Amino acid sequence: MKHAMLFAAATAVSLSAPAHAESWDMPTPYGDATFHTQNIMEFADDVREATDGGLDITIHSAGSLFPHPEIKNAVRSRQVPIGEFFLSTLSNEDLAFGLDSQPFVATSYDDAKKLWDAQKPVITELLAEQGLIPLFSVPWPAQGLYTNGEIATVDDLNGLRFRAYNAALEEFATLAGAAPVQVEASDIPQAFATGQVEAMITSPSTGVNSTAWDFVSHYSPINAWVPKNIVVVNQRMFDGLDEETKTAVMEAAAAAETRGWEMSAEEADSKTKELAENGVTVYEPSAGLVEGLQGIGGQMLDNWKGSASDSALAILDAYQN
Ligand code: PCA
Repeated sequence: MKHAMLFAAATAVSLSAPAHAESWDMPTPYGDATFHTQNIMEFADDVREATDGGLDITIHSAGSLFPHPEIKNAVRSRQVPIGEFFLSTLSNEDLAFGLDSQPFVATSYDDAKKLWDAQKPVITELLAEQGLIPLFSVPWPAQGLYTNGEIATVDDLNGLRFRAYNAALEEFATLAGAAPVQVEASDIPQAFATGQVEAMITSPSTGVNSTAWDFVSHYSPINAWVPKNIVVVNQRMFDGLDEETKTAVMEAAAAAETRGWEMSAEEADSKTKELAENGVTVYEPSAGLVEGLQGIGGQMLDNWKGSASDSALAILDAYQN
C-alpha cells in the first residue's frame, strides 16, 4: 500500500512538469509591493508559460534569500542562477556602473534611456568578465527629497541624518552637510521610527512602499537622477539551458524591460499623487534649492571624472554626444 501511494505521487509529479524541469531561485532586495518585484514576477510567469513549466523561477523578495550587497556575488558563484539588484551599487568595481546615480546627469526617462543605451555595451563587457549576463534593466522614477518641513536651500539639509543607498548618495549627502547612513529600502520605516535617519532621497514608489507619511511631512520632486535595477544571470547556468528555454528567457527579458519602463513612468505620477493623498505636502523646489543641488551635482561629476575608468568615461562621452 505504502509503495503504491509513493508510486502514485511520483507519477503525478512527472505528469505535471517536463522531465527536464529546472527550478531557479531569484533573489531581489525589494518587497512584493515594489513595481520592480511585480515586474520580475511577471517575467517568471512568462518564462514558466513559454517553457510549459520547464523553467520555474521563484522570486525571493525583500532580501529574504541574500542581503542586497551579496546578491551579485551569489549569482557569480552560482549559489543562485539569477538575481536582481541596484545597478549603481557596483560602482565600487567600476564607475561605469554608477553613472545613472550621478545627480543631474540624466533626469528624465528619455535621458535615462539614452544613458542606458550608452551604458549597456560597456557593462555587458564588464559583467562578462565575471561570468554574468545582463538580462534587463529598469529605472526607478526620478529621485525626490523627503524631509520634515520644507527645504528652502541646501543649508537646510545641514546636520540631518540622511538615509543613503549607495556611494553616490553618501557623497551627495556629505557635500550637502548632512550625515549619511546606509539603509536598505525594506528597512526604511524602521530606520525613521528609531531616529536612525530623518531625511532621504528616493523615488515616489519607495516613498509609498515605505509609507513615508508615517515619518516625514514634505516631499519635493527634485528629479535629481533616474537610477536603475538590473537583472543578471550566471553565464554557465544560462548556457546549460536548451535552446528553446534560452530563447524563452531572452524574450521574456526583453518584454520585462519594456514593461518595466512603462510601469516606472506610470508610478512617477501615481505614487506622487498617493503621497499627497496620504497627507504629505508635495512642493516644487525653489530656484535656490535647485541651484544648490546642481552645484553639488557639478562637483560630484568632476570628482567622478577624476577617478573614472576609460570605459566609464566612454559612456559619458557617448551619452553627451
Ligand atoms: N528606491 C530604491 C532605490 C532607488 C529607489 O527609488 C531605494 O530607495 O533603495
